[in-house]
Formats: sequence, structure tokens, C-alpha cells
Amino acid sequence: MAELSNAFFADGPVALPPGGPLYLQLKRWIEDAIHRGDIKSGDALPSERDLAQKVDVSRVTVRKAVLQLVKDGVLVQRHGSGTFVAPQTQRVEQSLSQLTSFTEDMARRGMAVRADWLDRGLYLPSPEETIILALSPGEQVARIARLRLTGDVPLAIERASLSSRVLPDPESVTDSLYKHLDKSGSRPVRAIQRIRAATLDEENAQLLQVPVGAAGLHIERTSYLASGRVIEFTRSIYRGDTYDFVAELRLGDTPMNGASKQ
Ligand code: 16G
Repeated sequence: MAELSNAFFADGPVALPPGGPLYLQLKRWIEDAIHRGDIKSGDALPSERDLAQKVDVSRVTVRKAVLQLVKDGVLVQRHGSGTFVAPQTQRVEQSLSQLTSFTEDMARRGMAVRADWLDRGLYLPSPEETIILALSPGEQVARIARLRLTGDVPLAIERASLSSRVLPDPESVTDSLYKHLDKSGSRPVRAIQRIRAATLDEENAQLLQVPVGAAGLHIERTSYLASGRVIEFTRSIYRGDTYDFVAELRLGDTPMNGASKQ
């Protein structure tokens, strides 16, 4: 209750928008309060009991409305601390023709970046990592996994694998991986990126603060040095509600262009 905006619980009786079952009326009332800015991203919702009392509905009705809003991604529930208005996200348009880093992409937009470290260390490589990174027998793989955020809004989960010869001390990467690689002259110059649709499982959805089953983009980037050697293999999950990947297409010199001549 402490973080509650006064406007949300203005004096006088609450008039729910008419139409449909009571829990849907309450759901719309909460959504309207968010749209009006009476309660903002990160604000705590009043307790179930307080809401039920103020709106004059049963706690079961409140629970149903809140559950629906959590399912829609409007509210988030944090274990032990309550229910909050979910972070509002601005869509990010990302070109597919430039090999840039997350930090650079965000800096270009004037957005601050932050990473929550999920993992950073040296491991025995998986067969896939051994093949893609062309690791020698016995060579370890450096893995760095991060939740990437702008402000408090999580945008992506990135799990990068590199040869331990390139990155012998993964702990030394403190902010930008590409900046770090640049220092040792091993920043990639070319990459192949594969993007496919994904629905988010419980673990990823929780990290990205979206409902389980929400749409996401699964992206694999394999990056190369000028020598042709693979330097980085990264698997990422981006939030589907925040990213537009944009590619410029040009008429190519394909057999189709010559079709009219036949
Ligand atoms: C981008 C790359 C990722 C790379 C990271 C480096 C995609 C899908 N992924 O996010 O492969 O590791 O940039 O960013 O674009 P950093 O230099 O900010 O750590």
C-alpha cells in the first residue's frame, strides 16, 4: 500500500466500467488506471484485501482479475513481495546489415545498458561448441551468459561461447564483450545470424519478466575474424514485444532478373 499513487484510490466510491463479468470490469478498471498513469511501471498494486474492500467486490473476483492481468503481461507477481505493474517497453528497431554489439546498439539510441550476470567461466565444451569454434582436443570453452537490460527493462538473454584461448579469463569481461575483444585485436568482422520464433519457457519468461508462453526470438550468431576463424558463438533469446529486426533488401543479380529476356 505504501507505494500506491493517491490517484489510484481517489476518494469516493469506485465506479467500475460497465459490461461483462465483474472480474473483467475490475481488470479494465486497473488497465485504465495504468493507461492514465495513476499507477506506473514498477508500482505495487494494493493487496487483494484492500482492493476488494475499496472496490466492493469479493477477494475471489480480485484474484481472477489480477491473474488475468498477470497472464496478459500487464502485471508481474514477485514471490513474497507482491504484485507490480509490469515494465513498459519501447520497441527497438535493429538493423540486420551492421555487425554491432548490444552496448553500441543501445548507446546509439541513447539508452543505458546494464547486464545481470547469469554465468561466466571456463567449461568443458559441448560437442557443438567444439565443432563450431573449431576447438583443439582438451581446449576449454569460455562461456558468458547475461541478462541484458536497459534501465530496469530486460530485453534479451545472451549466452556466448568463445575459445578459452581467445578469452582465457571470462571474469575479465565486465561490460562490453566486443570492446574486450577489440582490445586484444579479436573483434569479429563478419557474422552469420539465424533468427527463429520461440515461445518462452518458465525460466526465460521469468528472467525477461513476461508471461510464460510469450513470443520471443531465438537468435544464433556465429562471428568470424578476418582470417575466417570463428570467434564467437552466441545464442540469445530476445523479447518478441520489444524488438523489430530490419533488413534492407536490394534487387540482386539472380537468374530471376534475367527471366524476362528468355
Ligand atoms: C549482440 C550480439 C551478441 C554479442 C553482443 C556483444 C545479437 C543477436 N547478438 O547482442 O552476439 O555477443 O552483441 O555485445 O545481436 P556487448 O559488446 O555489448 O557485450
